[in-house]
Amino acid sequence: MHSPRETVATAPGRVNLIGEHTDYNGGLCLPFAIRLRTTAKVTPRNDGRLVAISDQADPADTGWLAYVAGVVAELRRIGWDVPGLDVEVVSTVPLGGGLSSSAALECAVATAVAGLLGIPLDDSIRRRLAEACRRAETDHVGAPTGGMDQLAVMLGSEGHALLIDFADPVRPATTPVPLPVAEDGLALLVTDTRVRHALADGDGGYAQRRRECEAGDPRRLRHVRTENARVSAAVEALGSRRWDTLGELMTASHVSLRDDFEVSIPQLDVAVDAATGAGALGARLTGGGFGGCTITLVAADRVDDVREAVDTAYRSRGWARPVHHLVGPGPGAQLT
Ligand code: GAF
Repeated sequence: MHSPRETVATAPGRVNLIGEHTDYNGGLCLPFAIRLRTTAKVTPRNDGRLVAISDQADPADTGWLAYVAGVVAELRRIGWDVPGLDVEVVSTVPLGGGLSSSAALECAVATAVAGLLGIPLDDSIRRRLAEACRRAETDHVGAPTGGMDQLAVMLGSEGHALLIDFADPVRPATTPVPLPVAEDGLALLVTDTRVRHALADGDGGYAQRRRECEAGDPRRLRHVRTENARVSAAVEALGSRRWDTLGELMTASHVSLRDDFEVSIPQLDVAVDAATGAGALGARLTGGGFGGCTITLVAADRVDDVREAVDTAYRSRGWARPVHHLVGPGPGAQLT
């Protein structure tokens, strides 16, 4: 039985096709929302308290609660009259696996609260929610992320990637870009290395890379410059469905992230090399790096070859078997 004021929203995870570590450097990226989603049900409480439960959470690890509390605090900060809430979270986005389970959680809660308050989810509200969610992550969780993930999750649309230009970081420009992979007999395969990363670790590599970019480290900034050029070239390649070119750009992005930005790890490199060795058009790490996932562009009829090649390469090194997901561009956050 539904209580009259309970509101349910879902928000997707995301994969970044190309354009990594560019968002906090005023650059370009091209993520898309995927079909794995997080659902949040919010019901108002009379006592002002925030009570949250999740189907995925380890009871000993309460870290995820900061994302929920951070979103509510940020929405109150921008003047929304958010009451106490019961929040129930159910998710199919793997936690800490490089598919932005955190943005999916934040945006599902934010969208459900907007629905509860009767605020229409137009483009400008979606951007405000994305920014509130980014601030929740930066100021409440302590993960200094750049904003790509939340925009991809709030503004993603079926069949499209989202070109984001952070030249104006206060009002990033966004353009949907058709991504007709399945139509052209291709597939996008995400391979989860199962090596977990933690962006909120203050001494971790992500925050360190941000500091190096701010300090003007030439090699880090060379990655940013060449990556921006690759994103522009990727958008052009997509416009004329030159998939081979897109694949080459993806692999070049990985090489730059590995050698210039130094955010790869052997498990990511081996997944990329095995995938391209098995005939994929291109592959790269996706997300912040130091663990997480790769994204591979491959002909649909060669997906099994790629999966097998990666699994074999892992097995021969004694590594845990990776997890593969076929992904495609789906809709952004929405009320159900
Ligand atoms: C993580 C961050 F959350 C993003 O903002 C972005 O910087 C990405 O790493 C690297 O491109 O996903």
